[in-house]
Amino acid sequence: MSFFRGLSNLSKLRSRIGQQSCSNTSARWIQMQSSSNLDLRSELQEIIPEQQERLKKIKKEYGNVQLGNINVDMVLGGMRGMTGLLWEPSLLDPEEGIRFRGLSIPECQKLLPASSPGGEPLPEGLLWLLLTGKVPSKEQVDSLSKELRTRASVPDHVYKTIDALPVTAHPMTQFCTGVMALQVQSEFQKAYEKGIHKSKFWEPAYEDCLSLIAQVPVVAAYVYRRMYKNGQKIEPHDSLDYGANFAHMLGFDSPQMLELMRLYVTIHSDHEGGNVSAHTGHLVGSALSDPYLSFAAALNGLAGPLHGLANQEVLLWIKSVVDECGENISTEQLKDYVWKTLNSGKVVPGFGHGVLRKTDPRYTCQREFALKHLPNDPLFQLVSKLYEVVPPVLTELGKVKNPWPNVDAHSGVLLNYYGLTEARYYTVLFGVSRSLGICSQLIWDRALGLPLERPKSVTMEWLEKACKKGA
Ligand code: NMX
Ligand code: MLT
Repeated sequence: MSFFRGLSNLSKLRSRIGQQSCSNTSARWIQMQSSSNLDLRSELQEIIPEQQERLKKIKKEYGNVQLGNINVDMVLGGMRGMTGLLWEPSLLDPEEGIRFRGLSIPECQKLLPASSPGGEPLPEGLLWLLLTGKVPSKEQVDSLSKELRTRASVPDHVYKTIDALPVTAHPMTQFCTGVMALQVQSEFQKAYEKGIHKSKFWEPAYEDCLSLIAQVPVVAAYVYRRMYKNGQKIEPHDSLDYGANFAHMLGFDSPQMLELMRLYVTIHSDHEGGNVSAHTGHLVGSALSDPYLSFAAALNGLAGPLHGLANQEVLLWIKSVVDECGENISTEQLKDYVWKTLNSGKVVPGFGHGVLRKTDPRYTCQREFALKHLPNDPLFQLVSKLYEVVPPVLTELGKVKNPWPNVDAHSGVLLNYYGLTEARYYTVLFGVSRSLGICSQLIWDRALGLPLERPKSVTMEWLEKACKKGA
């Protein structure tokens, strides 16, 4: 019976993306079959044993296969290009950008269930995909939405802990403090203290991750209302989906803002495993620190200006351009402003990337959203002008490997347009979204029994000796 349902889902999926390139392999089609399980945990329970076997086989049969050479530049250059991590939910191609379990952003927009036909993907659907590798049905997504709502209640001490901080503390500091305060409810920590067998680690990790994903929007919205809306908290809605509920708790209820938030959370959810926040979450989790501790650590990485905080920096920088030169700035003036930024030893926020070598597809899909909903917004037009001006200037600098815009170059102007104007808050939105990807991998880390992460470090003296010997 479920086999036939699988086949019929498969043919529906095929017809839904019938226009797309036929580079899809049969493996991709298999990956996209959904099952009839309405419960995500039961779905995972079914998949885990076969994935454990798969990993065992890779280790046994290919353990000695070389994946590349490590050179001195890599050791001194932030480990760029070193393949060193297993990360299941997504994979980043330098030219194409991110694929979530094999699906590009436009494919996710077509295939994942939306709140209304043709709408933006529901982040719960993406979470299902990240965790299981399967495109969920609308019923599965609705069931997951409901489960997240039932897990969303935040203990009172969390608010009190945040309230102990000055209201002027950076929103990421307040958010991260709230996540640390949530940690006292960790099922993983309790189970470990009681002596749980390692084959069962993934079960309390799953409970923690689902609760964490459910609760971070509530904590994040509390921080926003505390800082910018006189502490007037808005309770979660009892029937809205994840993205819409988050926008609602922040105080935004227009249908377009709800759609933007669904898209925002979806595209910011994951970016393979090597970025600072994902890698940090995975590293800390590898010590069997529970998912709250691991995710809080990840957030501290996201709070850096070369990573997630860049979304704040972009809007502040764009506003400084407008303050100094006005909204109708000429191309020449804009070019001068970019050079002024560079000559004062700063980076142009929102441009460049550690892996991507083309325009970030997360930028492109936000641009499409803007073209559809706010084509005449002056700040959107300025962002479009920057797309013409910045890449040639960065290329002229001669050292920038990727002069194209990344995800952060666009997000701020969309939020600003709908009234979420407080740029210092933007990285918190990124953080809420990132819980989906990091938690998905944390569950798989425990299910696959991945080991403590511990790379080798060396001193300059060691390097000099090794290089002389090599030469
Ligand atoms: N503006 C000015 N200089 C830049 C930029 C930029 N946007 N991007 C790279 N460079 C410089 C970089 O600082 C380095 O200079 P130096 O050798 O003097 O240290 C040189 O170009 C080579 O860097 P790359 O190898 O191209 O980039 P890398 O992989 O080291 O860094 C970023 C990647 C993303 C940190 C870098 O492009 C950057 O600082 N961009 C601006 C900040 C930003 O938008 N971050 C958000 C990234 C996305 N996210 O959300 O995390
Ligand atoms: C991310 O989304 O994590 C950023 O684009 C940074 C990265 O991938 O290195």
